[in-house]
Amino acid sequence: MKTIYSEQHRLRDAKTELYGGELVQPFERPSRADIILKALVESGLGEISDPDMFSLDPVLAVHDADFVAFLETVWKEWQKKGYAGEVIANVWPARRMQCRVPRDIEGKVGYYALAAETSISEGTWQAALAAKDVALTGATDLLKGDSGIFSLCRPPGHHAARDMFGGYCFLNNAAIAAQHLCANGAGRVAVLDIDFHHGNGTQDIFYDRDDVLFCSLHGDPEDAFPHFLGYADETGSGAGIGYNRNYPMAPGTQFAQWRDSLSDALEHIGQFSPRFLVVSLGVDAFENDPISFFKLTTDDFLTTGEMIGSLNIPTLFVMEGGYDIDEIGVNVVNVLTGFEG
Ligand code: OKP
Ligand code: ZN
Repeated sequence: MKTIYSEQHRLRDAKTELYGGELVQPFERPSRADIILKALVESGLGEISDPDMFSLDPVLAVHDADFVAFLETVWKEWQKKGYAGEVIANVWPARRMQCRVPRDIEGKVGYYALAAETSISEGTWQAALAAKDVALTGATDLLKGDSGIFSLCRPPGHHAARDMFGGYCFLNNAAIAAQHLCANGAGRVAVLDIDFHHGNGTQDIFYDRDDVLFCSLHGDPEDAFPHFLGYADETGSGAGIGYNRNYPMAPGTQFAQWRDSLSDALEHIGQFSPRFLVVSLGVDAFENDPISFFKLTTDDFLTTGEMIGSLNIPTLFVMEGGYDIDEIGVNVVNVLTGFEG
């Protein structure tokens, strides 16, 4: 299987993450991609290629134009205001307040942020742009007839909604790729999100559509980020009713239960019969992940890949989470190897 990868991911290198009331080194850091790339090369899974460059059009097909302009300029605006640190949200349009976009940059940050852990700094926008190129290049390869491609995106994307960033995400790489596939004549596309966290952004983007089925396996929002979306009773709206499926699971969930959810999701995807499948591939369901609570083993990721591969649908794997445990590399390789086998 071919991997699409860009060195530009390094430009996303924030110094801070707000965690437990402290500013710590971000969990979502450049070494993640290095570990994955090294494991891919050692596995001999396939060639590693650079992405092609795309315009903002496929981005604007899923994201709000003012939001995109905000991401592009926020770091400059923040510095202009004289702040010494990184961009961190500290105010929100909470219940019964006005949902208007304020003039002031600090107000704008609160308007467009869905959480405060994700700092923005120099290079963040450039890295996010490169990540969407990595995803779109993979999608283009699928359109040309490839049966499986790995887009090694960084920063991740599945928490980025139509007009919100957070959860380490800025542009929704998987949603941009899925929409690009639809727009180029694919007809139906399914998105399967196996990252430990609910793909709230992807759900938000496709919630009212019947041409994109979204299925997500994740930690119960009662107990896990993003907390305010991802319940089982969120099934879609309007024409999209029945085309959104959430599988929230409890702390300590092991593979036996997780694979039952995966089987159910795969059965629905099979019935939907999409032309393409996009997998939001996080490996933070791993038992040793530092910020998650599922108990999948390295072997379980191989089985996961086999199960996805048994659908026999051309598939784009888009990298999401998995946090700097040495095994993120082998866990990713196992999913891809299982898929190929
Ligand atoms: C991004 B992705 C832990 C708080 C976690 C942010 C998690 C973002 C995960 N106490 N906050 O889905 O892997
Ligand atoms: Zn995650």
